[in-house]
Parts: sequence; structure tokens; C-alpha cells
Amino acid sequence: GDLRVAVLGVGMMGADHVRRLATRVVGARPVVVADAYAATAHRVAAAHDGVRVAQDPLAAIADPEVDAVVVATPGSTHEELVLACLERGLPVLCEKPLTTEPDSSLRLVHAERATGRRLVQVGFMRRFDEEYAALRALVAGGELGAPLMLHCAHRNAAVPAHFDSEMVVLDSLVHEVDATRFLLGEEVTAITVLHPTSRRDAPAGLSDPTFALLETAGGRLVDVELSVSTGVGYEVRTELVAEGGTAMIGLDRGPLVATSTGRRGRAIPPTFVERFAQAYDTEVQVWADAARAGTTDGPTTWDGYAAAAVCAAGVASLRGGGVRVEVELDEEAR
Ligand code: ISE
Repeated sequence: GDLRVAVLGVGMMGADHVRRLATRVVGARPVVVADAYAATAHRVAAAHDGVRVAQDPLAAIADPEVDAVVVATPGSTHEELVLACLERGLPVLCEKPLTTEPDSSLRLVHAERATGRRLVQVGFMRRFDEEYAALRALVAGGELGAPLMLHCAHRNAAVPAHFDSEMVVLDSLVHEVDATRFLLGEEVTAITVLHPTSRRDAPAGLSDPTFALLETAGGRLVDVELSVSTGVGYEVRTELVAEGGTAMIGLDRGPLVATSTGRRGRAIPPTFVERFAQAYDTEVQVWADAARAGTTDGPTTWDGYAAAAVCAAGVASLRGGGVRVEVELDEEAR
């Protein structure tokens, strides 16, 4: 039968996962949802046949009619929920970040290992995006020679009201940290996070944009411009600089070029939900296929831990006024 999935947290991302599990993912269906806002949970459940609302996320995990769990609550709740899934031996797709500090991510690395199984996939969906996969294949195939640098731009039209400058590192930059590890195949060893003069209309609590410089184990440099209040649309770009040439992804998306008075161009997706729709579909299908066999695939708890360690160093850099901070990984846990 179908994999019966509980989705914990049905905000923007969780609700999107419920929709894809109900309509596009083969061999799985959503059966239970939970959310800190009961009204939100009821609204999402009511939109699909056969979806119940659980009292709270732990009750959903304990439900005997649940085979696997998607965790899409805020990052600060992930450790407790993933641990509860591991205790029940349930495969989990945990949205990024795995947790918001390296210590808690490391505890999950160990807790998963203690089960003797692979049970956690971390929601670094860019790895499943066709453009990122093509860039990874280009690097791995060696056609452009050795990689030297990545230039990244990560722009959101807007973010929720509670978003602050540290969340830009923990929630947004975490994607470039994982993309760097994925594309270059090496760890990030140091990070510097700086703020240029902020746009004057940035929301309270936010200095926007943010600039980050990542250094990798192989001596490669990655620069990232993060803007979270452009009002323009969702734009995520990566340019690889290699010995034999350059390659760019994310520039010009969308099937059609439209002309109107004084303009010709393609539409910009409004949010990550549209931009990465294919990546999320593939990610959840890969997860569901493995979960039906009692395991998981894709980004691991180690990937989540390594990214959390880099982001914690990034927050330390920010708090230190833009100092360079080295990243320490517990290599014994690898
Ligand atoms: C959000 O949580 C995401 O994961 C998006 O991909 C990112 O662009 C956004 O900045 C985050 O808030």
C-alpha cells in the first residue's frame, strides 16, 4: 500500500509538501497534519481527502497509522521531533536546517547511527534541481577543469515578519553552504559574514543585503549576496569559475519570452515554491521511494550537521562584526 505520511508544520513549505504528497508523489499520501496554529492545520487537512489533524506533532509521530514523517516546523523544533521519529524507527524528511546549532545536529547524527539504519533525509532540495545537478555533473566530469570559485546570488522578494539578520544565515545562507559542499565536494572551513549599507526600506531587525565569503578545504572561495527584501521575485543564481571556463545556472528561467511596452523578458518566480517545484517533487519522490523500503536517501544528517556548523560560525562572524571564523567539524562522527 501507499506510504502513510504525517506532515508536521503546514506553513508555506509544509502545506506545499501536503499538496505534492496528495497529488504528484507516487506511492505515498498524506494522512495526518499538525501545526502550532490549529486553524492552519484544519484548513490544510480540509483541502485533501483522508487527511486528519493531530493534537500535536508528537501525537502524529506516535500515530500507529503513520509510516513516515515530513518535518516542516521551524528549525528550533527539529531536534525533538526527529529524535521522536528515530525512536519509532520512522523514516523522516526533515526540512532545512536540520537544527539551528551544530551540537543538536551532531546529537541527531549519533542518534540515527544508534538505530543501525539510515532514517533521515535533510531537505536540501537544490541537490535535486536539474540545473544544480547539471552543474555538479559538469564539475565532476572535469570538462571545465578544476573549479576555482563560485559567485552566488540568493534573493527573496520578502520574508516573514520574524526573520532577522541571523536567520538570513541560518535559514537562507544554509542553502549555499550545502550547495557549495555538493558542487565542490569538499567541506567549508571558514566563513566571513558582512553587511554593506542596508537598503533603507529593509524590514525592522534586518540589515539587507548580507554578504558571505566561504572558504573550502581545497582553498576555493565562494561569495554569496543574500537579499531578502527585494520586492522583485525569487532569484537564485550560481556561477562557477573554473580553470577552463565558467558556467552559470539560475539566470533565465521560464518557458516564454514576453514582450510588452519597452520590455522583453521572462517572468521571475515569486517564491522558492515555484522556483524549486521540480526539485521538491523529485526530493519527496526519492524520499518516499526509500522510505517504503524502510530507509532514506539524499542529503544525510552529516550534511545537515556540516551545514549547521558553518552557519553557527557565520552567526559568530556576524556577532563579531564581520570577523573571519573557522569551522570545526567533529571528524570522528563522520
Ligand atoms: C526559506 O526558508 C528557504 O529555505 C528558501 O529557500 C530561502 O530562499 C529563504 O530565504 C528561506 O527563508
